[in-house]
Amino acid sequence: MEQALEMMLQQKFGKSIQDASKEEIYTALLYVTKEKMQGMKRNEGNRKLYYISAEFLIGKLLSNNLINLGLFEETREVLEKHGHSLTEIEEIELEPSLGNGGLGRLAACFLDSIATLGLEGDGVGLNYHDGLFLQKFHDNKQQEEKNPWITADSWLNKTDVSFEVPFKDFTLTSTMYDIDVPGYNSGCNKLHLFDIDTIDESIIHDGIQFDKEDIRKNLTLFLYPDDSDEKGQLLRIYQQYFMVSNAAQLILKEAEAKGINLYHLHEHVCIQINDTHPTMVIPELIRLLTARGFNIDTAIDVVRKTCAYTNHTILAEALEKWPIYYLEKVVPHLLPIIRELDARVRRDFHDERVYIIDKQDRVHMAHIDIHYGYAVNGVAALHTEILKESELKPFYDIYPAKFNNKTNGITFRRWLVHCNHSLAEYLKELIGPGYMENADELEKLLAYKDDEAVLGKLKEIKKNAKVELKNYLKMTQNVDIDENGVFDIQIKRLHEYKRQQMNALYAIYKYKEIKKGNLPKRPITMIFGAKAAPAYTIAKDIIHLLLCLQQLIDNDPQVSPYLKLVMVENYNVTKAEKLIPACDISEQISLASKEASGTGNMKFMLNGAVTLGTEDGANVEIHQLVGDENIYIFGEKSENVIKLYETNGYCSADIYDNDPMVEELVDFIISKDLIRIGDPVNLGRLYKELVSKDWFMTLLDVKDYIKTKEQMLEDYEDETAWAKKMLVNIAKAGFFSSDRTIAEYNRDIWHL
Ligand code: GLG
Repeated sequence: MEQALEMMLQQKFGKSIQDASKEEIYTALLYVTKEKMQGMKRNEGNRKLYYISAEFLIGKLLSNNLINLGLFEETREVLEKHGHSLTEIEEIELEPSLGNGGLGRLAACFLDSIATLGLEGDGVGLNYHDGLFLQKFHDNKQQEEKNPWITADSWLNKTDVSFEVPFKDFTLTSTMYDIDVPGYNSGCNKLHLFDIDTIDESIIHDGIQFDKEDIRKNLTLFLYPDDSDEKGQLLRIYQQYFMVSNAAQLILKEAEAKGINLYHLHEHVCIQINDTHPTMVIPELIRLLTARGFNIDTAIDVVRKTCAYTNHTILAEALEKWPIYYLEKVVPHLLPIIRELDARVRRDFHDERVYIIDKQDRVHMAHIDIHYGYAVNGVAALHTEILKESELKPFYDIYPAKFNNKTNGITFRRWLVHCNHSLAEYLKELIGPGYMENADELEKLLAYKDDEAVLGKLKEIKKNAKVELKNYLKMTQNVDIDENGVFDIQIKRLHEYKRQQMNALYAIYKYKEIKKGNLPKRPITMIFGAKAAPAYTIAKDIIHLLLCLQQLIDNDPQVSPYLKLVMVENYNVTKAEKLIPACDISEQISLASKEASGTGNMKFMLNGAVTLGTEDGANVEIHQLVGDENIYIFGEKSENVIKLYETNGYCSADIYDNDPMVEELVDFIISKDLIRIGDPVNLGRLYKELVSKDWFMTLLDVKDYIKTKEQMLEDYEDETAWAKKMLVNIAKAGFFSSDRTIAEYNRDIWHL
C-alpha cells in the first residue's frame, strides 16, 4: 500500500506522502483502491441476480472498500507513519446521497453480503445527482437544499453501455455508470447506476425547486422528487420506467452475450424487486420478450419464474397505485400488457381485492408483483405474519407457497469493523477473528458475562466512543454534550408511526420534573437525527417541536446541566457511524405493527446499546434473542393495535381528556414557553393533530413509555449489571448479520 500510494501521488500530483494534502491523499487512495478492485475476480454462478432498487444508501466507500480488500489496517498504519489519520482523510469523501432510509441502506448491506458470499449479483438503480436533499436548520425549521455528491474523482466508472428508453413523446438515451462492490475476502460485483447526459443542475432554484416537466433536464436530479401534485407523480413514473427499462435491456443484453436461450432466462437470471418502485420491470420484460418473438403466454411464464418481490411496509401510502391515465401519458406501450395481466387475474380469481386495476382505474403495483413474481417476502417475522394474516391475506390464500420471511440484516464490516474499530479489535482479541465471517461466533462472548475485566473494557470502549461523538458534535454543530451522561438516541426517518413525537413528550416530562426539583442521577443526553419528506407537514412540525425544545432546554440554566436535547443536522450514514457506537439507549418506539423491521435497532445492539422498544418489527426477534433482562419493552401489542384500527376503537381525545398527566404534557406544546420560541402555526397544528387524531396512537403508549424509560435510567446506575446487558446484546447480534439474511435469500429464493 505504501508503494502504491507513493506511486499514485507522484503520478497524479508529483508529491510524496509527507508533502501531499489530505485531499490529494484521498484522491490517490481512491485510485489505488479502484485499481485493486479492477484487478479482482468477478463472482460467477449459474444464475445471476439483479437487485433493482430506487435507493442504494451506500455511504462513504473508502474505508469499507479497504476493509473488504483486506487493506484497511495496512493503510491506517501507512498513513499514521506519515503523520495522517485515515479518519481525517475520510472526511474528504462526500457521501453519495442515493437513499432515504432503511430500504436503501438494506440494499447497500445486501450488495456487500452478496459479494462477500461469492454470489454473482449486481445492483441496478439511478444516479441521482443531488440525492434526497441536504437538511439545514433555520429558525428551528428544516430547510432543504440540493446535495451534490458527484465529483471529478469518484467511485463512479462511466461505461460505454447505453440504451434507448422509449416514452410516449420522446426517447431518452441512457449512460450506465458502475461502482465496484468488492466482497470481504471474496470476489467483486457491481452497482449499475443509470443516468442521462442532458441533466442540468442549473434548473434547481430556491432550495430544491425545479421545473418538473423538463424531463430531459430533471430525470435524475433527485431521489423521490415531491409528488404532491400530478407533475411530480408523472416524474416519478418517468424515473421508475427509466430505471426498469434500462435494467431489463441490460439483463437481456448480458444474457444474449452469454449465449443464453431466452426461453430459459429464468434458469440463468433472477430479479429481486425491492419494494414496488421497480414493478414495471415485469411488463417491460414481457414487452421486450414479445418483441423478440415470444408469444404472450410464454413471455409471462418466463418473467414469472424470474422475478421475486420484497415488501418493506404495510403503510398504505407506500404501496403504490398509479392512475392508468398517468401511465398512459408516460408509458402507453406498457398498458396493453398491464391490461392483459389484469384480465388474466380477473379470469382466474373472482375477488376484486386482488385485481391489478381497481374500480377507480388505478394500477396496484404490488398486485402485479405478487401475481407475476414467484416469491413474496416480508422483512421480519412479525411483518411477514401481518402480511399473511391481514394486509395481503387474499393473496396469501391464493399463493401460500410464494410467501416467506427474510428477517433483515446489516453488514458487520461497516456497522462494527469500520464504525467501531476498537470494539471490533477487542472482540478479535477475546474470541478470535472468526466472527467477521461467521457472525454466530459472537456468542463466544457469553463466556465472559461475569468477567469484571471484560465488562470494564466494554464500558471503557463505550466511554471512548462517547468522547469521540462529543468532539464530533462540537466540531460540526458547536454543541456541547457530557460524556458522563446517558446517551439516548433516536435516529431514523421522521415519520409519525416512528413516534419521535412520543420521545419529545418524554423530553417535556423530564424538563418539568427537573423544574420541580426531581433531578436525574446523571445528565441525560437525548439525540435525534431525522429528515422529514419535504411535503410531509406534520413530520416537519415534529422537527420544529424538537428544535424548539432544544433551544428551551439550552437556555434554561436550571435544566441544562441535567438534560440536553440535540437534533443532529443532515442525518446520514456518515453521522450514523459516529452516533451508533456511542449509544446507551436505542429508541425503537414505533407503534406496534407499523415498523416492518427496522435495521438501526440491529446496529445499536451490535454496538452494545440496550433497546427501548415496542414489540414491533425485528424488535420482537431481538427480544427473543436477548431475553427479558436485556431489553426494555413497553406499549400495546400489535394484535391489539390492528384490532383498534379495524374497530375504530382508538380515540386520543378520550385519553387527553381523562388523564391529567397526558394533558399536561401535550398542552406544553402550545405553552407560552414554547410559543415564545417557536411558530404557533406549526406547534398549534401538531397539538391539534395529537389531541384530535393521533393516527399512530402516541397517547396510547406514552405513559408506559415514560415509566419504562425511567426504569431503564435507574437500572443504568448499576454499572456492572448494565455492562452485562451490553455484552449479551453484542453476543446475540450475530443473527442480524446480512450474510445470514443473504444466505437465506439464496437458499429459498435466488438459487444462484
Ligand atoms: C422500510 C421499513 C423498515 C425496514 C426497511 C428495510 O420501514 O422497517 O427496516 O424498509 O426493510 N421503507 C423502509 O425503510
